[in-house]
Amino acid sequence: MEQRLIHLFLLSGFLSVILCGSCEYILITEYKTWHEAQDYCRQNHIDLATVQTDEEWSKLDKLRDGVQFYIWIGLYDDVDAWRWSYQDQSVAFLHWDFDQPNNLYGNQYCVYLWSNGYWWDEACHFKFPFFCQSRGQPVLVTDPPLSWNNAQNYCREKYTDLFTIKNIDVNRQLTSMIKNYPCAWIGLFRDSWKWSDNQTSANSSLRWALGQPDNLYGQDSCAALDYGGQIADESCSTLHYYLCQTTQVKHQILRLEMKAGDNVNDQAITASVLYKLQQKLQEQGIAADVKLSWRLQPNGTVFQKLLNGTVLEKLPNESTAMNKQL
Ligand SMILES: [Ca+2]
Ligand SMILES: [Ca+2]
Repeated sequence: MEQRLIHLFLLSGFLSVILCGSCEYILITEYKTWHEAQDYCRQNHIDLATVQTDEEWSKLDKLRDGVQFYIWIGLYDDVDAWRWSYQDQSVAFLHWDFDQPNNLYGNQYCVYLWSNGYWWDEACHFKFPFFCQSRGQPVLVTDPPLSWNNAQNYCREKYTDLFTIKNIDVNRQLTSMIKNYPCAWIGLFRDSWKWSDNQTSANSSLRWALGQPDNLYGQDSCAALDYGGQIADESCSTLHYYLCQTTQVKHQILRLEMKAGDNVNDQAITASVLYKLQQKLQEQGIAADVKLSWRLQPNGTVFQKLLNGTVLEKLPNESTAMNKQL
């Protein structure tokens, strides 16, 4: 039997395992403005709290239970997010009246053209005449007057969309068409409440406190939880406690023993072992939630020798068990 004598060592190394769980929240009991709180959360955690599901609201409710203060969350009113209804186009030309847009009472997300030729933001539920767009030309619909959303549906069904005003000449043309009416909706609207992580628009199921949002002081474009856990719009410069979004992380150190040659501390080999371990986890479908890394020994290596050993390596086609001496 052909045999070859090789040296193997019993080696010990430490593996750092980080398990990332679901999103959690942390209540910070110090007073900050909304933007200061956002900076803190982004530097030390993930962001201010984004809350969407019932489960997430329950987590938040437990955290704020018994806290008799307003608490910032990651919700804010994007005051400059004006868009045109047609093809969701961005805005290049604006023609606001004096002191507009002012988001009076905190619910003015739609825009009408006043008969003086200037624009006003207004609550979308008011019923006004409106301008549809038909092959680029304005069509004034006066009967029946509709809310902005119903006017949008009407224009999209019968024509192209609500009308987009791109320049002052077109604005003059539309103004001349409404001289017998006080005003008419145009296609401009605002994509208002959003979450701080910039990935999620706030949906209509937000649990606003009664009468909120009201933009009471004219600059209420940040959201806080009130004493009852309902949402209120507040001036962003007010000082409140705040809730950060964080991630539940479990960190474990595992000791790994293996038999290998004395070159196992070679960087390419330790990287290869780590890769194989991650592959194994991937096969079991959990790799996305686990981060592995080696923890270096005091001497800067990954593995330390526990015992020296010598093994008779079996060459191919031998069926006998490997002899080893440790
Ligand atoms: Ca207004
Ligand atoms: Ca308010």
